[in-house]
Amino acid sequence: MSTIFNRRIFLGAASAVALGLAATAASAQGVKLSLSSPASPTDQRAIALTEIFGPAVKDFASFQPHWNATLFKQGTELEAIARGNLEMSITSPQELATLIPGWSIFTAGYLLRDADHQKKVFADPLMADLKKQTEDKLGVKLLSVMYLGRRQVNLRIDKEIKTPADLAGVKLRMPGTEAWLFLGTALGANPLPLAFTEIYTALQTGAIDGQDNPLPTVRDSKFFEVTKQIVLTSHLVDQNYIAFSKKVWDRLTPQQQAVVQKAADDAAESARKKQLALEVELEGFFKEKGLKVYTPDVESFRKKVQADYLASKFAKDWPAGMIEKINAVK
Ligand code: KDO
Repeated sequence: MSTIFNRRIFLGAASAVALGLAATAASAQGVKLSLSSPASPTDQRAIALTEIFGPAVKDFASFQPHWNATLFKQGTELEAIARGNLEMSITSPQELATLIPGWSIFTAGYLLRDADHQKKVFADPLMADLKKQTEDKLGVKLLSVMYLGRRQVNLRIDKEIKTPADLAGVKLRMPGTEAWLFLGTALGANPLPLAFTEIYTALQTGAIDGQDNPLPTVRDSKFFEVTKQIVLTSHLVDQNYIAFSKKVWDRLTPQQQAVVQKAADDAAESARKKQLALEVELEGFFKEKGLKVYTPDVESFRKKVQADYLASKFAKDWPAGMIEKINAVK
């Protein structure tokens, strides 16, 4: 599992996205913090934010989470924050990359090694520029990194998958951004864009052959009920970030900011530990439910995915030396 990206990369021109920041945040007294996410309420990130983040900020803010994408559709949350219509979301590098191309480096498969590497990379000075661009261009402050888990290929078809060639023609649902779809292609599949909340029905009806998500998500959203196998490709150590309106942040006192930051870090840490434990436990759970769970030739997936990303148009937006810096974080 140690092969890493290693190649000279090119600095591309970061295309600036100008979004109107007509935010109308409440004053720091009685701040409303609405969060929108497609995550289910049983997702460990949702549980941690509800049980840890909300209570921790309650003296000066009212945390109002909306799960299952009931407030904003998946992928529209960042713009909602930028426009002042939403205060928080759990965003992803894939969503950020649609607005700030440099983020696409974190959409590459087989880059981050594990949850610990992911956490250390987020805290490393190498992230300073991307974080600053996100604040300046989108008005979004990224508070903490949340570990979603290692993404695995979860199929409703029986065919055994050993290498990317075995996924040829397989209709694999991916979230609807360019970077996600590229990952599906790099895995060897035929990617189809679909919102998270539509996956279950699409699997049930056969509109798609499969989807990819970490094991805890396959359990929380009950995809195991409508699929036959899980191929442990571990192609992406998936990360989400707790996104917070910069306008609202700037209106908080330094003490309140410290409370919000600690609340986010504590929630992320708690969810990370639980996701990691679930990833270990759940293999047995799915087998009991009658699914095949097996490891393919991961090296063949790693080789193809890394090569495809390095040759991709995305790589042109990665700052020179960034891959090496990420690899060097221990
Ligand atoms: C998904 O749509 O497959 C995905 O796992 C992508 C993640 O970045 C994240 O948006 C996640 O959905 C949602 O939080 C739901 O778990």
